[in-house]
Amino acid sequence: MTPMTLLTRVRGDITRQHVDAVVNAANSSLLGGGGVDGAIHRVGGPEILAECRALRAGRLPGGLPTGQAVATTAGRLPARWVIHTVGPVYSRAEDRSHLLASCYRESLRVAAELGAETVAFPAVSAGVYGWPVADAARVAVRTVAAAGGDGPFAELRFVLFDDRAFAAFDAELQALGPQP
Ligand code: AR6
Repeated sequence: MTPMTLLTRVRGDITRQHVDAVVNAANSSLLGGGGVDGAIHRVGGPEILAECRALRAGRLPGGLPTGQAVATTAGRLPARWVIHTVGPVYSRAEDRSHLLASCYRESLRVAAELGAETVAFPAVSAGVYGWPVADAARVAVRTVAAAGGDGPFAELRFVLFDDRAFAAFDAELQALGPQP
């Protein structure tokens, strides 16, 4: 983390964030779904899906693997780019937290390549994919705090949809100590 990078959290809707890049909790098909993914395509409009289809027809014929990230236009969202990432489905039998951490690291890598200075993240995998939110918050905050220093970032913002998720991310961010 560079001394100037702010790590922040808000309770709200990711489609309303005025940032350079918004991260989407997508699935491997890149062709839409529910939750954050549904909201981003609904509010952002058909341009996003058109670029996703072009990626599938081009360099991602098999879809986007879990833990990877790829950018498209943000369409009508108040952002410049959507960075689609695919979280792992939660498993009690197998520790997949390295894949969840990879989502955040790869999203930050793509954001840095684009020159995005402000990035908004949802709680990847903490909805349909079933990840317990306290653990999802721990992986997310620790990974972003550790990897955020490699980019041009002014603000890295977690956007949490409900009180429980907000409380979990808030606790993890407080545990990091004072922010600049
Ligand atoms: N803004 C911010 N957070 C939201 C919003 C929103 N508009 N809507 C939901 N959340 P999920 P996943 C929260 O299910 O678990 C899709 O169908 C939600 O409360 O969106 O990674 C994809 O296509 C939860 O805390 O993502 C995949 O198939 C968090 O965002 C699958 O779901 C993530 O929930 C991905 O599942």
